[in-house]
Amino acid sequence: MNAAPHDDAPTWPAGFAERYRAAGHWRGETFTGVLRARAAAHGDRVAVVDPADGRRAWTYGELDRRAARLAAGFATRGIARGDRVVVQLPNVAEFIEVVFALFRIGALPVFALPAHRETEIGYFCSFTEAVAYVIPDRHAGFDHRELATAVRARTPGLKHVFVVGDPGEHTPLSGVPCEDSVPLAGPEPHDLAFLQLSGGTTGVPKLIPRTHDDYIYSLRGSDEICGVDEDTRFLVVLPAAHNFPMSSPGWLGTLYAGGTVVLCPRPDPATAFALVEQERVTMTGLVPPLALVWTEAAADTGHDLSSLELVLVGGAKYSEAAARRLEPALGCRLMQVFGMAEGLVNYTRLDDDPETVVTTQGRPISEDDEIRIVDDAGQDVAEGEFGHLLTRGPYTIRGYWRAPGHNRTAFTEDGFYRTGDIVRRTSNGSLVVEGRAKDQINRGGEKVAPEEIENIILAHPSVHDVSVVGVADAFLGERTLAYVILRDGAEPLTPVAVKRHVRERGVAAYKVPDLVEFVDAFPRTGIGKVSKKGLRTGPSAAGPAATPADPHRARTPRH
Ligand code: AMP
Ligand code: DBH
Repeated sequence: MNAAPHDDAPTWPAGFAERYRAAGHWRGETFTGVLRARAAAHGDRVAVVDPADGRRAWTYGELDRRAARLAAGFATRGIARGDRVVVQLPNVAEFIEVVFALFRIGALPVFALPAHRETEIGYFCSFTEAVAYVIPDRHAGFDHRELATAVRARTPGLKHVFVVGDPGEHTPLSGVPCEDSVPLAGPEPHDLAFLQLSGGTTGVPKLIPRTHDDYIYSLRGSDEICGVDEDTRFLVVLPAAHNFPMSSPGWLGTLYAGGTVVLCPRPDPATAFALVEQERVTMTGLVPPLALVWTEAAADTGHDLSSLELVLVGGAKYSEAAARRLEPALGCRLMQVFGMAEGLVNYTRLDDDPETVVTTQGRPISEDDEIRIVDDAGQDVAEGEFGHLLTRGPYTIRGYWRAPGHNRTAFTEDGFYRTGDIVRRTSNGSLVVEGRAKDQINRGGEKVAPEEIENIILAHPSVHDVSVVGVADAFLGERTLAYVILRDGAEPLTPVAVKRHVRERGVAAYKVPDLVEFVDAFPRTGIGKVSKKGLRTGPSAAGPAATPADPHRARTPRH
């Protein structure tokens, strides 16, 4: 067994933990207990529908039995409490089965996205010292078994690769379950449940340690705000591993309430609208670019969308103009959500006036979510002014996993998380996201850390220096532009060659720069650092991104 989970990240000081328990936020539940209780209360109700391969519908009883048998099989293979398991599955029923099996053991799923490739997966496996990696055979034209083979070759600690589908040289997941004869100790409510990924602002993604107590509280709060109950039929359109479709209120919130989760294999309207009709879907969550596509496609769809009651939109700024069009087009209610895998989630409310719903990003789940809006010096701004959003509360982490150096700057001394978002509060208490101070590009909800891509481009022998920035894009909100300075006398490069170089390093496709421009020098600030603000406003005609970010990030050019 590995070190006690709480040695790996700061947790809430005792006084706060006591307060959150006394307030009834942390109720001492675990995911295993929740699923078992739902199975006991209504074992015959459908928990999960996977429309692929002839439609599978698992009841709560079946999901609980499957998770128990799979947990027993994992345990037999030596997977133990506290172990990390990288889970990279698309929206298939096995995703939910695997996660509940790991919860039962107290092993921690590490939620990789289907788009991640060798660089990211290799890092997750080595950094978390993962003992297992769970994959589909192929997904979206990509063979994950080959990726697993490559990662395994350089990660000796990775003992198992489990495959949903044709296993190739690895272990078929379908062969793992067995009778659960050995009782598992399982996790405590205050133990870590999993490691979620941060969009990141640094060269490598940070891991977010969430406990059963804190995450279940955010689910209960989300369910209440969104009106999720046993009649809810939630369509998981975004990748199920992402925090938004997982918990806001998402598939875990739906299971917590005893509703039905419908897994959508692809987010396009043709696929999703057919499922809305067939499965009488009542609720879903979308990122802004997808909400735009759905809004437009709804005008001439032949599918009956009348079961839809609520669509949540978040992950990136949703334009007011687009927000105004959603309700009439889809014939359902809109709720904006501004959240983060680190914790804090804000929702507009079902009883908000329509203007608040289209012009704000809502307010926190909990009365115990503490919000500060501060200036650059850390002083609270006047009410209504904009500033940096800091937050602390019953489901916001106090530190990333195994990142003590980063934690010293990402959190204040008294435990507030520096979100990196620039917000203001309206007179009725709602937050409006005005921009971002962190060095991150938000590509329609997909977060890109420029430093991560800069490091890859810098490794190219012809490149002297590079700066990756976000530029405004009508559809995505922002897209990525890499400014490249070539080495004197180096072979000339084309934009295509730079993109190919990034792709060949094995990173998620959404991180490959959308645009590449070759320049002789970057604009500099007065103190000689690269000015990202300067880069955003020129020399390209692309125009500034919708963020006031100017992080003045110092980086010494490589010679
Ligand atoms: P992550 O920390 O990777 O989970 O990403 C969370 C970040 O996404 C937030 O800190 C915001 O920058 C951004 N974000 C999420 N929802 C919204 C929204 N509704 N409007 C604007 N930005 C958002
Ligand atoms: O962007 C996010 O990370 C996000 C957006 C909406 C999130 O984590 C959430 C809701 O829970």
